[in-house]
Amino acid sequence: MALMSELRGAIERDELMLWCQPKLQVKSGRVCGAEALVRWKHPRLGMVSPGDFIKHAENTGLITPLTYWMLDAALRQLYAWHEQGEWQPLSINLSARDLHDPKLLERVEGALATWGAEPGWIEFELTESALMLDPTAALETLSRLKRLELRLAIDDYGTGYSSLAYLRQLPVDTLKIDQSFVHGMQRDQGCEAIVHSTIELAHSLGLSVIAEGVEDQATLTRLDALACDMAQGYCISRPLPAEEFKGWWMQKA
Ligand code: G
Ligand code: G
Ligand code: MN
Ligand code: NA
Repeated sequence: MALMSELRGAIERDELMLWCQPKLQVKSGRVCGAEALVRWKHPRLGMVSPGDFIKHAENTGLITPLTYWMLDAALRQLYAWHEQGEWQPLSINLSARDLHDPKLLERVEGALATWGAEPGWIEFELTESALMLDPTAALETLSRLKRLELRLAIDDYGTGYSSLAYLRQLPVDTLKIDQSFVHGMQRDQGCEAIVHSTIELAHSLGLSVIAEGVEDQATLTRLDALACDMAQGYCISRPLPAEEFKGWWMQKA
């Protein structure tokens, strides 16, 4: 696809943008951060979604500079918010390939130092299936990231077949329940049972839990009853440009 040959240049020309999808604490309704999502502001095509280029970036290795771009963009934004007096933590997605990047740790450490990052500014999300491609290497990389005192979350949880024995060893803070189960909760008892048991599992392991893809108030109310800690989804907010996210959380407070 021709678009894909332009992606490398897009990173160099600074056509990527940082968008943020807010996360709420379910019980209090307070904002507790956002997921950092890349958007490509294409000069002819307008806003291109990561769904249309992340796979390609992973397959070609362009994900590595893209991850570095995101790390820098998120920390630059946090630095600016911090200067302005208020900030919210941002969660950055890492791909399976990033787990094998020998420079990742050095890059992360360097970026944290460059921007004078405070503890809690950054979290990393890794999908359960990315971890399971090479569980041993994943455990090693996560342990090294954890030594930098970063928060870690398992994304798309429930779709990647990790065992409890493996999960227990991982130095993660949060399980993020896959949206497929959250969408199904209202009409499918099986989905609700999976969400419920994942919340109990997370809590019994001392982890917090976030539901993603929350699209209606009824689901949010049910998640509250099930003691789900955090939620993210269209009924809270769609992803927003980073500047709009600040306006959104200030107005909410
Ligand atoms: O923003 P959108 O809803 O279109 O996201 C589509 C997918 O792209 C999601 O699965 C999301 O995790 C992924 N994604 C968004 N930004 C990044 C990024 O910076 N790095 C990686 N690896 N994935 C991302
Ligand atoms: O990293 P991850 O794959 O979880 O990225 C989240 C993806 O889900 C993004 O593409 C985001 O735009 C999308 N998304 C976020 N909230 C909702 C929602 O409530 N419903 C649906 N269908 N998609 C959502
Ligand atoms: Mn994610
Ligand atoms: Na996800």
